[in-house]
Amino acid sequence: MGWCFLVCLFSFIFISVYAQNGKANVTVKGTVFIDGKNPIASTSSNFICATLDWWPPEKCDYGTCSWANSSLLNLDLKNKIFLNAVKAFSPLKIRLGGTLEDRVIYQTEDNLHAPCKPFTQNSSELFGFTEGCLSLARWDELNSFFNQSGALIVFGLNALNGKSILPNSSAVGAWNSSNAASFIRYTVKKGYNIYGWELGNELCGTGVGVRVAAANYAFDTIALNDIIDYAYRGLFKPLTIAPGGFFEPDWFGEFIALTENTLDIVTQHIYNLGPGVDEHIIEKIVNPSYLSGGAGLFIQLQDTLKRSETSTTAWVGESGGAYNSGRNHVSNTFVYSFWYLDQLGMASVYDTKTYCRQTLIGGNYGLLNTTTFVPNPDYYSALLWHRLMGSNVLSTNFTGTNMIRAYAHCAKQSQGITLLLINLDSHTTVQATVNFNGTSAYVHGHRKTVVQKPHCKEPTQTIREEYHLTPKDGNIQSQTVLLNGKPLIVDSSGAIPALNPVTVPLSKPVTVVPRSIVFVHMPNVSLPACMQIRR
Ligand SMILES: *[C@@H]1O[C@H](CO)[C@@H](O)[C@H](O)[C@H]1NC(C)=O
Ligand SMILES: *[C@@H]1O[C@H](CO)[C@@H](O)[C@H](O)[C@H]1NC(C)=O
Ligand SMILES: *[C@@H]1O[C@H](CO)[C@@H](O)[C@H](O)[C@H]1NC(C)=O
Ligand SMILES: *[C@@H]1O[C@H](CO)[C@@H](O)[C@H](O)[C@H]1NC(C)=O
Ligand SMILES: *[C@@H]1O[C@H](CO)[C@@H](O)[C@H](O)[C@H]1NC(C)=O
Ligand SMILES: *[C@@H]1O[C@H](CO)[C@@H](O)[C@H](O)[C@H]1NC(C)=O
Ligand SMILES: *[C@@H]1O[C@H](CO)[C@@H](O)[C@H](O)[C@H]1NC(C)=O
Ligand SMILES: *[C@@H]1O[C@H](CO)[C@@H](O)[C@H](O)[C@H]1NC(C)=O
Ligand SMILES: *[C@@H]1O[C@H](CO)[C@@H](O)[C@H](O)[C@H]1NC(C)=O
Ligand SMILES: CC(=O)N[C@H]1CO[C@H](CO)[C@@H](O)[C@@H]1O
Repeated sequence: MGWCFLVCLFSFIFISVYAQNGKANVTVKGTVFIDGKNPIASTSSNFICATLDWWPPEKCDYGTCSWANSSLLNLDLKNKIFLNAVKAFSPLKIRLGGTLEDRVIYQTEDNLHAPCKPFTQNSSELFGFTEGCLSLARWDELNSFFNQSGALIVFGLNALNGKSILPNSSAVGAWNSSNAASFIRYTVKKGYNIYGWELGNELCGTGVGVRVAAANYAFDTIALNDIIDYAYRGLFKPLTIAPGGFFEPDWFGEFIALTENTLDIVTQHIYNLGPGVDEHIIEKIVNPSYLSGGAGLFIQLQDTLKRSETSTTAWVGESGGAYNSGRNHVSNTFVYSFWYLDQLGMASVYDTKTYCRQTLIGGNYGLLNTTTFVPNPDYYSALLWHRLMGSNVLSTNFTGTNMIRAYAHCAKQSQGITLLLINLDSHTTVQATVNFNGTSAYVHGHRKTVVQKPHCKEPTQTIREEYHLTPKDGNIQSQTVLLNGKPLIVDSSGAIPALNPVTVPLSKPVTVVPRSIVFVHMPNVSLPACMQIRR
């Protein structure tokens, strides 16, 4: 027993239509094909990452100001929900950066009495704000929070320091690294764990506001790597990361070639849903061809890396979907998980090692509500991914309807696998069977060869675990998500709720109701692809 489900895997499709009040609900049968022989890619075991930004409360877009006190300089680090939300990942990668990182000055120990002022708005200044200062006292507080919450920190350093900005927006001259070097030395001296040091934000290619040529950027990145090597001599060395900007093939190709033995991680930013002011973002999110179009950036960066001799790997260093702070009632609601989880799925397929969501908190696209710290639906999507999806990525496709997005990885906490199905359609329920594409699967520890037989008899005792996510009241713009029908809510002590699955016999098809998401953990299915370690 236990392998029966593997044999009743016919991909014939039938459609049944029942009409009610003129609206038809459709049930479609479909098949998930998983190639269990070899993994096609692998992610870091801590793939999920989120960002904290510098934007002050005065940062506004299209007349609304959505950042409140979510800046690194003023965020409430004593908030209980905040601590619990980060701790729940143990560890969560957090990238500290954003537009204003290139305008930050770090306080230094030999200059503790000089004024250390925050950013102030001034439209004639680059990016609309004056330079802002990070005090060492605030850096101490932040590190105390990161230590308590067990976060892995990537810090984005000021790459414009010392450069001159020409009238054509090119920043030229060498990076003056002395302020950053002093900050790194202080960090090492205090024993603060930093996972990676990143150089600059959105200065590559055509740049956002200002650009730096690839050769110049490579020179600065090598300088940063030397500073890190020296500051951490005899210690575990953090990663050297750059350039944190939008992918352009020529610029990235040149930069990667010039930093071959220096750069650990190449970071790209993604905002493929357009500006937050767009009223049609939801239409883009529920359109499968629009979503699939997002694969292009992952493919191109992977190709650029493959063509070079480098051992550098790719991350998404920042991705918020809709730029200029996201869109209220969209990027902080259930529907955004369709885009977000689909991005995580595609990024993994093309060997992206880590994916940093803009933001953990701040703007309209926070995993946490900017003022209450209460998790938005995407927070739970991220947490389920983090707990269920392992490193090895399996080749997966779905036949039956193009409105299902399907991804599978080896499981994180078992020898099994986890399947992610996203149903974009508003009226189609999908009944999905799983086909392992002719590979041998092990169930119950006994080797069973997958053969196709016409009938499946009794359901077996073998189970799988399902996590169904739906929006409250069926409203895809709800800020409350239901897990297996129950709302996920933080309690009065600020505790993150347990994420409990329902168990289902392995032999049954997976039911995916309209406009829903399901993670399916199959602990007892073993595939050859999940017994290999892939780089
Ligand atoms: C169709 O699906 C919607 C959404 O799941 C549900 O609210 C409605 O009751 C269904 N209608 C029928 C006839 O099943
Ligand atoms: C930010 O925090 C300060 C100090 O606690 C408070 O006075 C201010 O109202 C807050 N601003 C916003 C936008 O929440
Ligand atoms: C804003 O910045 C410009 C250019 O740096 C400066 O001349 C001006 O005095 C600043 N305005 C204010 C109000 O500080
Ligand atoms: C927290 O700090 C302590 C003392 O410096 C250190 O031993 C520990 O590894 C740190 N934990 C994390 C998660 O950084
Ligand atoms: C910007 O201007 C400088 C100096 O005139 C020139 O060398 C450089 O090529 C220009 N950069 C771009 C991207 O046009
Ligand atoms: C770099 O900046 C420091 C101040 O942080 C300054 O003292 C030093 O002269 C600068 N170096 C160069 C080469 O401009
Ligand atoms: C934060 O939560 C409050 C209360 O639910 C809600 O009114 C507000 O719109 C939320 N803010 C954001 C930016 O999502
Ligand atoms: C799905 O995958 C199976 C086996 O891996 C393959 O035979 C089939 O052609 C694929 N279908 C699509 C639509 O890519
Ligand atoms: C399994 O999938 C691979 C590609 O994903 C394909 O080359 C192979 O033919 C498939 N095998 C079977 C039995 O469908
Ligand atoms: C029959 C069955 O479901 N066996 C095992 C499947 O995996 C889970 C989790 O690892 C075990 O608890 C079951 O005993």
